[in-house]
Amino acid sequence: MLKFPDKFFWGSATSATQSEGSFTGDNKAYNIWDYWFEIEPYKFHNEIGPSKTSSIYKYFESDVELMKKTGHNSFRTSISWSRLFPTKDGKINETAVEFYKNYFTKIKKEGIALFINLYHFDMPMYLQEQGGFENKETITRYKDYAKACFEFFGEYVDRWFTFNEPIVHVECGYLNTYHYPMEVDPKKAVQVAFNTAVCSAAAIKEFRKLKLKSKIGIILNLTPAYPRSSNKEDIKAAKIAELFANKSFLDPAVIGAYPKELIDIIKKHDLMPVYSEDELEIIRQNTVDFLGINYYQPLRVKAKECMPNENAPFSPLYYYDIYDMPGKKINPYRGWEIYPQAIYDICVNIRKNYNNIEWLITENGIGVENESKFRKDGKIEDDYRIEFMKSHLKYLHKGIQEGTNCIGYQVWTFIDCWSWLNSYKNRYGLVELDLETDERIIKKSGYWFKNLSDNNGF
Ligand code: BGP
Repeated sequence: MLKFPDKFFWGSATSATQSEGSFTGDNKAYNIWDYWFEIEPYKFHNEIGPSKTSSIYKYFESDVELMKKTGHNSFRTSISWSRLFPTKDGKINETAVEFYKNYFTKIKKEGIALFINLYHFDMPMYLQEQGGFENKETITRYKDYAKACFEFFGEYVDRWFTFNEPIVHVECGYLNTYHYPMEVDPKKAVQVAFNTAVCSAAAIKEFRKLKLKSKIGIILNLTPAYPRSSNKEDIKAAKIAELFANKSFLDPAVIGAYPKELIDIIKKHDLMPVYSEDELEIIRQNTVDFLGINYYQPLRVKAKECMPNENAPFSPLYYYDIYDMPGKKINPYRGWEIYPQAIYDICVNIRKNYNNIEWLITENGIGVENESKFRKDGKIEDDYRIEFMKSHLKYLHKGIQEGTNCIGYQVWTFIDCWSWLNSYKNRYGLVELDLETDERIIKKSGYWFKNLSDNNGF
């Protein structure tokens, strides 16, 4: 049996936009997803938008009971900025405050540790209209929002996060057109990335002033970059990929500074953001207490086969090509490689290169289409999900044995959730959601997870 350390956090993660929904009288404003769905619904799988969720807003009392039944001793979600501050003038939405207080009280009453993230891809539309994270004014707004969250909800929250996967809103919003505003503008992408790092550090600064007992961190999706071969050009390509994909947020968050090699590349391409010495100082002084790490897939790269087009908008792919490794194990529904060993490599990386900082897995999971075909006697028998978790946990356990300071494992996700452009295409939950009736049915993996948590291992 593989036993995990005492007081290990077991649970799941979701986000506000993906689980809450919108209801008459909730006074929530549009965020970029509500707006985008309104103007281009056909982009979303089966044209289901962000108002159709598991509606934890309505069902949190019974959903928290379900958390217990599926072995949660911890749970991560986010606060919706556009719900808490629905208008430009910064006036607080009392209905939202009441909702979050009731929701969080219930979680705490059941003895579940509460992890709250402040930003999960969901910019309020009134701020996006003014440039979102590209605009320095948003840093002040984000700092005020963070402060309000710490003040209103500080007594309930065990661990805070400033951002979930900040590289995603940079890449998807400003390079790859997967998120609104769907721009392809590398200069803006770098500015958004830098301003986001300042936001995170500025929130940490506010947090420290309040002297709360909780801790604060950031959630990063680490995709270790592996070279195709030991050829020196492949290795060089992987090092550069690592700079963009991982170190770009990991280094400022944990070490308080950017890697010099990354700055050199940004300068070479004339992409330096507008910044001040004060901002660099805020980043230097306000590093995280701990890390949340989301892991789904590795990044396999090789040396470029063709010269990059000098006139094309810059992308990190200027320096490497994606390597489609023959024989890799893949989740066909999502197209993501399954490579559990990378979790061990993350353990080693954090231990050796990031002061063995405290961390936990804040997302890991497998999204599968048409899961109802696995239903037996009314319950989805998702053995593939159990296998997925086991194979990753084995490598996590090995990393912990060797001294990495990992304190928990949270899966993506609790109840099947709405998932951005993919909407409900792939289901990730420990609990099935019936989209017609809102009924929740625990999957086989949910029962397995309960045993895992009860036994603190498997
Ligand atoms: C992570 C996000 C989650 C969730 C998950 C699954 O990157 O933090 O919000 O969506 O990925 O990805 P997807 O829903 O795109 O399959």
